[in-house]
Amino acid sequence: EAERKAMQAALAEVKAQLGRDYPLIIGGDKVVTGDWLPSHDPSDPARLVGRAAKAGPAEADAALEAAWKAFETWKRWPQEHRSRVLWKAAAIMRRRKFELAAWMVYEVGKNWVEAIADVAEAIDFLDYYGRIALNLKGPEAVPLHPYPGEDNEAFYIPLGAGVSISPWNFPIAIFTGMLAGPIAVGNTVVAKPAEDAVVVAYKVFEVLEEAGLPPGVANLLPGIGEEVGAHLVAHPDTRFITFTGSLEVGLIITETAAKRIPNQKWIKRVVTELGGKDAILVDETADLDLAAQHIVASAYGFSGQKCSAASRLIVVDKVHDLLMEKVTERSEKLVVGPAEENPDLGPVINAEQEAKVLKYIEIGKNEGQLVLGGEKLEGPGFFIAPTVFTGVDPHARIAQEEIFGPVLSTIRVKDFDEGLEVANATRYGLTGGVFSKSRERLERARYEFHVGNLYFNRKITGALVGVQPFGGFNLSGTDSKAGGPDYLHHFVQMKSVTERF
Ligand code: TXE
Repeated sequence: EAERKAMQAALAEVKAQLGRDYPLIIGGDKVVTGDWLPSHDPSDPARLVGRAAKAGPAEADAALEAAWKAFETWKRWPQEHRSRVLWKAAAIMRRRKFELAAWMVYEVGKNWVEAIADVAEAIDFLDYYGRIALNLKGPEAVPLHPYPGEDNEAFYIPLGAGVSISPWNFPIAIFTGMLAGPIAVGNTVVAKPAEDAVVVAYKVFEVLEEAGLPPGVANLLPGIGEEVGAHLVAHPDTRFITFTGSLEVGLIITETAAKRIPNQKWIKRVVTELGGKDAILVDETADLDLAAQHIVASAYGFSGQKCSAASRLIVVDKVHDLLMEKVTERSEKLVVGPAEENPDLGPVINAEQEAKVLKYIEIGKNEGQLVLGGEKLEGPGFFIAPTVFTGVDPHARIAQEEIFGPVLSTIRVKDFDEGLEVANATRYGLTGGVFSKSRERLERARYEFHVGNLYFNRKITGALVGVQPFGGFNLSGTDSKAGGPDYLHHFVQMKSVTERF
């Protein structure tokens, strides 16, 4: 009840501020370019949430220069002091949690629960990375004094100035996490938020500024991915790139970063978290009510716009019809509406994404039976009803390609063994779930179900920072395990010093 009241007050306060302009932040300076990136409320596309100054190549170059300049001092800060800045930012974010969530409700159409969880995850990233940066594992693994009369030491140093390019679907959590990780250990970053999440990105920078992050350590560069994002990736002064987004763009970035260029200085380190086509497998021993409840939560949370969402449902024949009855019964009760009214499903992010989802629904009509939903809701805003297909072939397009919307493709299999095979028949490998009461089968799935984050008898969305390090195999990315104990190793390099005395 208290949360509801706080959220209502925050929404009213934020609603009064919609439509403002936000500058770039380069080297601590607020820079206005005169060219704007408008951000709209997907529940009501006529409603402008805000405009961000749009960065171009010139601003990108200036931001990288500012980042390298700031690196010279930031890398020398005692680790404890750097961590303290992150912890202060976490504390400020806690204080502004509902306000930040309210901005997210309007900018990307998350319902209240998802928006508050997104901010909570950002807070966890700041706390956690600040903490594990203090005792980055590794140097003690190197033997000291291997030879008489020699002293040997190994320690970590940061990489330098890098680029973070982030998606709109966890616009505060992932944006903050991909900033906090690198800067925790002494790097500096140029942050390029998704075009549909520029205002909340600015709000995160307000928090970092208030926490005392020195100018230039983080720089904010809203812009078009194919323009300023691509420019930053190709830039010879970019030391590392941390990217979360689609497979397509992830491959483009990986390829560009690997290209040999004139005055090449280093081999860019690239960390990517990409898409998924995540499956839940249900066998005849499963608790079908529990399974139905969690399948619906995993498939339709934030309208399925999560890389970790369940988009394939694999069911053994014996319980297929019974389970589908329960899944469709629950799905048709879901409330779809404007995010500010805290529905089960808000809108999908924009017109382009809505068209993509509707295109896949059309394709699906030739690849299986449409048993629920399948249409856009009338009126303004990009609302798509929870959609269920059954009788889908494992190699059908709606079973193989990432739709990134509220669409569940159901595949019938004869038994658990076939179910595991079908679950692994994908180019991705991000999250997966099994509902079964057979210990033997769960143990088999533990080793054979080839995904980075596997869940048994519970929903498959929601990796907790520090509890479920998050990242996937195959084309789901470089398995960076965000929120895990090794994550910071992606942004440091070890130096060994040996002295004869
Ligand atoms: O991605 P896009 P979106 C994935 C999710 C889905 C996608 C949706 O599975 O596939 O993200 O997010 C910038 N050079 N994940 O639509 O289009 C663009 O401006 C450089 C997986 O945002 O790839 C934006 O900032 N940059 C994830 C960013 O790339 C370019 C969890 C992402 O845009 C660019 C969340 C270019 N050529 C979402 N083109 C996980 N696995 O954890 C675009 N951009």
